[in-house]
Amino acid sequence: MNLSPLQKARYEYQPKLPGMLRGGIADICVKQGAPTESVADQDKIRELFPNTYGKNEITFERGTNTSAPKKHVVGVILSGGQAPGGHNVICGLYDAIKATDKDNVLLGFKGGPSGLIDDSYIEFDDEYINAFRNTGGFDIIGSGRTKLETEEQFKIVTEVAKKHGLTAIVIIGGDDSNTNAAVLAEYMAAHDTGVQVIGCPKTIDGDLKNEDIEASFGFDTATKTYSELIGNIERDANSAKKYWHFIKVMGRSASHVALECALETQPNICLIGEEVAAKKMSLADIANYIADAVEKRANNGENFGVAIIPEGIVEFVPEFSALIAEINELLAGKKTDEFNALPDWAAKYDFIKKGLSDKAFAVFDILPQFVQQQLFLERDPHGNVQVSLIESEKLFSEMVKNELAKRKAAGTFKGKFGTQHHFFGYEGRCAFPSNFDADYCYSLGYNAFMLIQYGCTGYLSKVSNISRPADEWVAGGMPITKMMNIERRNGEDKPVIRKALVELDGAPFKYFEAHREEWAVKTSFVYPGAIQYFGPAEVCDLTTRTLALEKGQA
Ligand code: FBP
Repeated sequence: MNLSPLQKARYEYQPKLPGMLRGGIADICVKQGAPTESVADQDKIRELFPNTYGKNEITFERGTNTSAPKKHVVGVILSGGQAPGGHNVICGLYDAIKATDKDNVLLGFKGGPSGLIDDSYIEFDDEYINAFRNTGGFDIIGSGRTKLETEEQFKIVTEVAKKHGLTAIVIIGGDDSNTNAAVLAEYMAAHDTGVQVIGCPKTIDGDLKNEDIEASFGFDTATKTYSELIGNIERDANSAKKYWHFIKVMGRSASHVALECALETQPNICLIGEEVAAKKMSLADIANYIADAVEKRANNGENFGVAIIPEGIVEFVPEFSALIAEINELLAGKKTDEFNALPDWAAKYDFIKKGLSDKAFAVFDILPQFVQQQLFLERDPHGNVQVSLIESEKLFSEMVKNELAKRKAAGTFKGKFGTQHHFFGYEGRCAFPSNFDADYCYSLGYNAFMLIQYGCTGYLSKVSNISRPADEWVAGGMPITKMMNIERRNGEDKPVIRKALVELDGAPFKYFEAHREEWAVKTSFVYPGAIQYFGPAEVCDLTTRTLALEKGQA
């Protein structure tokens, strides 16, 4: 393998564990906390998880290890989108397993959850693991989006587990994957398989967090990477003084990534989907809001700026989500084939006009043609519009351009409006993990094995107090059922981990809200620069602004 100098140097980095896990495995004892209840719908969740509901919160402390000695064969999977630090979760898990007993085994099932179904795996050894320490990516075993949720899949997993003598399975994933981890844990317990299931909280989107999980891993590195790029663009904008840059950032529905990048870089505009929904803003409201900032800056002679657009924004615009719902109906079943067979866009446009309500068509009709067409691209497996394929950064810049043209005609806008567009997502998901993510992930993996050793199942590996230096971090575990409630999914009531959206009364949004008017008009850009791996802790070990504000430390 060809190695960059940074990769070689990162191999030497020793991730920091929470103080209480530093003394060696023989010196980690368990402290049982209080029994838990789910965040809502307690009766229903208890009924669905009779074997794993209500277990105690766990923390670890320095003290004699009292776990029963046992040979462990652990299987691990990576599930869903890449997030920086995934390799270190596996490295931490491996090191804890081998430090306990060198005959213990860690198997990595390949390509995500489907690896467990297809029994596609590798057995890790030192040489293999060492090539992935402190690196980004999920290529150590690959990832995938197959969902482990049906009884039939669980039966196959049980057979695979039996074949290898698995004592535990570790699932590294987001809210859906960890919901499925809880269901698998319950199945394994109900069928007396002796296989424990532990989850680890992953996603760059930052939407797997709650009163127990302070942050999902990968959010820190991904947002720092996007913020570096946004800062570079801000500096370019401030140098050339001729473009407004519209930057879409990943993050699926929730706007945590956009908000964190805005806190880091202080752009002129950052849309927050949750606020758009709360204020029931229309597309025109949003375009006007941006156009006002463009006009005010132009009045100050500044015909440039930066606007951050969260990936999921359009779903939060009520009139747009109503339009999408009608389009989904319009193309249900065989009607997609009928639509696709139409000879040209004019015929398709006519079909759409006849099929939509007047209200929905009025919204459709104000969209630029490229967005109208994107709404009719290939559907997702459930037959829905793929909202992430809509180039919302171009949609809003086009709408702002039209609005400014009107203002120009009315004589109120006298500036210029040149645009550039960007989409940052994949650029950050496999970056070398920041020191924070390298430490946090290694700790999550190491800690996952401590939970296994102490016989826990249906738990999420929990490392808290993470806005403080690592020696003050607190390691333990929380029953996944504690984070669950019942939600309607695909027409059915399902027990799921509640997804965390941006809280409009939370400290990160409040800080942004208090400053954004000034940032909109006055150039207040901040240039964070690249993630630093070597150097003073105040430069290299910074957590996110979101976490610092949530913890009252900013
Ligand atoms: P997870 O929810 O699985 O962590 O994935 C997050 C994410 O990166 C989103 O931000 C993005 O919308 C999506 O994955 C993209 O998915 P894909 O990699 O399948 O294109």
